[in-house]
Amino acid sequence: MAIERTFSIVKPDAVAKNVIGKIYSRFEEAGLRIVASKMLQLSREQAGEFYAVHKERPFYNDLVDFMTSGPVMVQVLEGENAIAKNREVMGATNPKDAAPGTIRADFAETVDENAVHGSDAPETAKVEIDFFFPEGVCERLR
Ligand code: RTP
Ligand code: MG
Repeated sequence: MAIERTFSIVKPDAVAKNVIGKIYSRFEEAGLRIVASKMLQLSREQAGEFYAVHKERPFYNDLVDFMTSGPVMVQVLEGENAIAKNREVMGATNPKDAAPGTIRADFAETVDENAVHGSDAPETAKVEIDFFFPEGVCERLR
């Protein structure tokens, strides 16, 4: 299995709860390396474009409100099978369905405010990394 990169967000609820470090530890414990990272405040344009795939869904406006409600951490994670591994570590979209020990089970309360985002496929990972890190991401460090 080749080394892969995926895009991740620590959402405003988790930043407000002061658990960025705890969530980063979950990534590291799963063998994912943080190879780029920054804190930023999403504009409505950025959040709307990022979640454009959900534009017709009933929760879209609430999702944009939530994602712009405070700062987020955005990061690129690298590792074997990183996209699937990150989704595994995150847990199910609804924290009530998330397996014990996953980030959403441990740090999220509701499906609307669910602590983290992770890319769901190689194509979306590439688009999302380029969207948030247009300046580029370092080559492998080792
Ligand atoms: P994400 O894109 O944030 O990583 O989450 P996901 O793949 O697990 O879930 P997705 O279906 O892509 O939904 C994106 C985000 O929209 C919010 N959502 N709310 N109220 C609802 O029924 C509902 N469903 C989805 C969540 O914040 C979800 O993470
Ligand atoms: Mg998604």
